[in-house]
Order: sequence, then structure tokens, then C-alpha cells
Amino acid sequence: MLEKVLIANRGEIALRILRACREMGIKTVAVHSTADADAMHVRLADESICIGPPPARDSYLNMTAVLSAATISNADAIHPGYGFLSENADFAEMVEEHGFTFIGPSPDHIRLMGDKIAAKRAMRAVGVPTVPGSDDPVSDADAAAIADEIGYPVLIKATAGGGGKGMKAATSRDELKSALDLARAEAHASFGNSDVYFEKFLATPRHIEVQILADHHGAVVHLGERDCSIQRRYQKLVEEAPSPALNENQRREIGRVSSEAVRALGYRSAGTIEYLYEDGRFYFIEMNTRLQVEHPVTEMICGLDIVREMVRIAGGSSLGFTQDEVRFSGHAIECRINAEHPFTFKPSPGQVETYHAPGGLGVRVDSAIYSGYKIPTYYDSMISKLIVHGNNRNECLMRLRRALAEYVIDGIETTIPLHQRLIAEPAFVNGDYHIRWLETLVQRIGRE
Ligand code: MV4
Repeated sequence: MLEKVLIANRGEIALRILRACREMGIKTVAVHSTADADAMHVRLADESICIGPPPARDSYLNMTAVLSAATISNADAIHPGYGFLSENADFAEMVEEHGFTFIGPSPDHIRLMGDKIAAKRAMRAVGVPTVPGSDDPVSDADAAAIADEIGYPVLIKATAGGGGKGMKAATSRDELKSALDLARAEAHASFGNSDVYFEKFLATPRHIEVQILADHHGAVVHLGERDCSIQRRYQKLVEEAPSPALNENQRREIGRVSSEAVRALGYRSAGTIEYLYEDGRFYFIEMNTRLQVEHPVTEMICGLDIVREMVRIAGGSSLGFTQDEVRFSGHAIECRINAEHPFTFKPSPGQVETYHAPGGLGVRVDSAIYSGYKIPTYYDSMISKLIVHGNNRNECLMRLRRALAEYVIDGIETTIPLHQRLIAEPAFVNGDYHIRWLETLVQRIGRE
């Protein structure tokens, strides 16, 4: 069993991992930049080590600094959280070469899923439906013929992509050349690789993802799906589980297909299979080989601790339960609260004056802020996740409305008023939304 875990992250996810470790009797080591000397994860950890100056590339992304901290503190394992080094296959490899356990999947699986065409091919080979498309890098010479075959509108995606960078739609042959040039330029600038592939463009799909856990001994379970369609510029704002769009048959099918694929690929640890869902059909787009921001909605409906399972799996333990023993109960919604103006999204760093988090039955707050905390400008603007559980979606919404009203964060602007507005919208109340819906709501608010 692991005795000491170094947490290579900051903010709420560092606390989340620290709490899981503490419950398991595992010692924790926090790392931090000089900007985070007063951060909550540093205060709560058993030990802490400063790994560099404020910019992430000089601290949280500095692999040598993180590995040195693990050596100095005599940690057994490293949990990367999300973001930063969490999906860096070279880092996972270095961690293991230095004799530490990487709390996550194998470097090979991280690498495979980082290459979007390779991931898509691998998934299709194990029976997962994918969006119709080229499945190979497209050359300038073949572009028009391939687009004609797929049929417009066509979406051009970067092979090395993810998160929407280097993605461009073309609605006709006239637009293809300029969209292709733009996509290649953006892909080159973002990833140093201008390879792109084509897919049929789905106009208003939902974004539905399936949470998986797999151990070193061949056991795989899925923990159901999350609907993450409420997003703006590829940043999710609200996630819920289960998806209001799926019926029980579709739910069983997407879960079964996802677990079988993960079993066939020999994947281990926690992972998420992302799909687009439109007109009753789902299509694989990407697999995330990390713990995700929105994992709590899944925990709330199945009563499991995903971080604890990741740590147990990394330590070599078997999953202690089977698919039949996973029991789903009720509904959960997460609101990501950012230090931003609620309607213009302008960042609002600064000092938190009064802080009072909501509580009571079915309310969970994952946050690392406190009264008097000064939010650094260097990192992500997400300062809290409010997660609410109810016996059904309606009860969950009533409780969420109550919890948002109770939440006090003074001294900075936050996105709480946007969440209050959003959950009052009839389309949201009815579960009738897709990946473009929030953008239209924001435009509507802008005109008011
Ligand atoms: C798509 C798509 C429509 N059609 N692929 C965005 C980032 C990357 N993860 C995949 N993405 C999309 N791929 C086809 N063939 C629309 C998106 C997309 C999206 C997907 C999931 C969540 C939010 C999104 C927002 C805009 C576009």
C-alpha cells in the first residue's frame, strides 16, 4: 500500500486528493509556487515544498522540480490531479523511471489518447461508434475529395488537438481551402503539428461522457454518464448526472460499450470517454486519461470516492466491487464558480473578503478559498465547485437554487449570478439544451 503521496497540483483538486489520502491514512506532500505560499492545500498537507516562481511553466509544470520534491520528501507516488502534468505521457514515464508510482493510467495509454486520430481508430477497433470522417491526416491535395465524400458541413480537427484548438468548420467547398489553412496554422501554433483530419460536423449535439474505473487485474466498471453540454468556449460551466437526454436503454448501451472498450484496451485507473450525442445516437470524440473537474456529480449519484479508487488501483489493489454492485441514486448537478464577471466573463482576481459556503442536506462545496484569501492572477479562474444532490432532478434543482442563494463570496465578482439566471431558464429546467445553448443565452443576456 502507498504511504505517502505527493500532490502535483493546487486549488480545490489538491484539497480533494489530500482529503482522500487522509481518510486512507496516507501522508500527503503539497507542492506550491511562491504565489501559493498561503494557499489552503499548503496549509492542510502534512508537508509542503516550494517548487518555483508563480508562472506555471516554472513551477507546477516543471517536471524536474516536481520529481525533486518527490525525492526530497520520500514520497511513494504522485497524483497529478487535472490540467498541468496530468496528461503528459513523458511526465508519467519519468515518474515511474524515478521509482515512484504514477496515480493514473500507463504512459502508453496517455500517449495513445493524446493522438486524436490514433485514439479514434483504437476506439473504433474495439466497437465504439465514432463520427464519420477521414480517420487519417488529410493532405491539401486530397482535401476536397475527402470533404465531398463525408458531405458538408465538415469539421477540420487537429490531430494533436483537444479542447477545440485548431478546429474549423467548412459549410461548402468554397470555404474549405481557407478553413483548412486556418486550422493548420492554429494547430501548428498550439501543438507544433499542423496535421488535421476531417469529420462530419454535428450542429447541435450534446456532450455526454462516461466515467470508467479499471484496475490492474482486468476488472472494469463504468459509473454512468455525465451531461456536460452547458459550456462556453470549451469551458464547462455546469455538469449533471445522469443526462436528462438518455433513456434507460441508451444509458445501459453507452455504459456497456465504454467499459468493453476500456477492457479491450487494457486501460487502468480512472478515465472518461467523451461522446457527442445527437438524434438518439452517440459518437466517440475523445478519451480523457485523468481525473476530471466534474467527477463529483458521479460520486454523488453512486456513493463512491473516485480519488480513493484511483489511489487504491495505483497501489495494486483490486476494485472492491462489480458493475452489478454499482448502485445509482438520484440526481446531481455541479456549478463551476469562477472569479469572473458573471455576464462578460472578465477575470476578477483580488482578495476575498467575506466567504460563507452553503451547506445542509445534499450540498457539497469543493473549494480551496477562504475569507481573506487573495486569488493569484497566474492560474485558472475557477474558485469553487458547488455540487448538489437530490432524489430526482427537480429536487436537485430546488436545492441548487437554495444553495446558490446562500453562497456569499464578497470582494470579487463571481459567476454565481449567471448560474442563478441559467437554472431559471425553462430550457435548462426541462433538460432541453445542447453544446451551443449557453452561447445563445449569454447573447440574449447581453442584449437585455
Ligand atoms: C465536434 C463537434 C461537432 N461535430 N465534432 C470540441 C472540442 C473537442 N473535444 C471536440 N469538439 C467538438 N467536436 C464533430 N464532428 C463539436 C465539438 C464541440 C464541442 C464538443 C464537446 C463539448 C463542447 C463543444 C463545443 C463546441 C464544439
